[in-house]
Amino acid sequence: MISAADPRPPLDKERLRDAFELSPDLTLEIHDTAGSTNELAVARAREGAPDGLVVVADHQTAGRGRLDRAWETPPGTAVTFSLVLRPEIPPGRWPWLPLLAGHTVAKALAGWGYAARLKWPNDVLLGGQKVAGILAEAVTTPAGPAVVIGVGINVALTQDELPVPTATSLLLASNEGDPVPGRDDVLIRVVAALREGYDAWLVGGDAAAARLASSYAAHCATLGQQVRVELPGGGILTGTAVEVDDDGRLVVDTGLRREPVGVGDVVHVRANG
Ligand code: BT5
Repeated sequence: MISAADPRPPLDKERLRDAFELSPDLTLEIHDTAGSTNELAVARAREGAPDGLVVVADHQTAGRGRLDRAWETPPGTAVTFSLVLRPEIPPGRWPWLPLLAGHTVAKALAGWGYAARLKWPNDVLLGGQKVAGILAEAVTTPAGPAVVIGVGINVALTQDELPVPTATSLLLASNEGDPVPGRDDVLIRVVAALREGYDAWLVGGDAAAARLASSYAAHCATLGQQVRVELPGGGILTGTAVEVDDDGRLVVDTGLRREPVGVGDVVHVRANG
């Protein structure tokens, strides 16, 4: 928990190493400072890193978002890590991986009592504001296809430190005086949840896929919203978000037709957390 006496300690490497030692399916690589943990993890995957490598930065100086955007967090306030996975699944299931990651982060935060919701595809929201972002990157490597799941969680940022007005942090979303989980706790719990959630999804076949889809839909703040989708090609689609389909795409009802969107930036026209 965050302590008032020392609100921004460095990550406790000893504690993290001990915690990860109990998970033989996870390998920890921890840096005091790194540019982007995704960039490092992609490089490690290309060098042959095993499934389960977790690259952590105590402070990340050049964090990446989707579509070449930046992810910014002040030192001592955030969790930033990337997990290398080597999924042995049919290509048709891959598009659900980024959604699974967002769902799992939301579930882990719910474990501390936070009412986390998802903005399609995988922003994690508290009270309609973004507390965590995920960047999933597919990588071709000599050892076969890999995916890097990069997760950034705002833990202790104050209002003045938010990089954008749409952001929040666990601290800001907590009631005054309530305990706020510290960065070590968040890292340990979220990585464990990702490993477990991913493994269950991997071996659970169609039944697990269906359970994920229905839980994702139940916690997705985008569904039912009026949305404006900025498409990668420059087009704009407006309508009501009605469904997430079997391929993880957001289906938008434009009034004329139902259009599935696989990639794109969604703006909730009427904000709803
Ligand atoms: C994301 O992109 O949300 C993915 C962010 C992934 C970050 C993690 S940190 C560990 C790993 N290593 C990396 O280099 N990246 C991953 P996107 O949906 O494109 O959102 C980016 C946008 O969110 C920015 O353009 C800002 O508007 C906003 N933003 C930037 N920093 C933020 C923050 N700390 N909290 C909330 N919003 C932020």
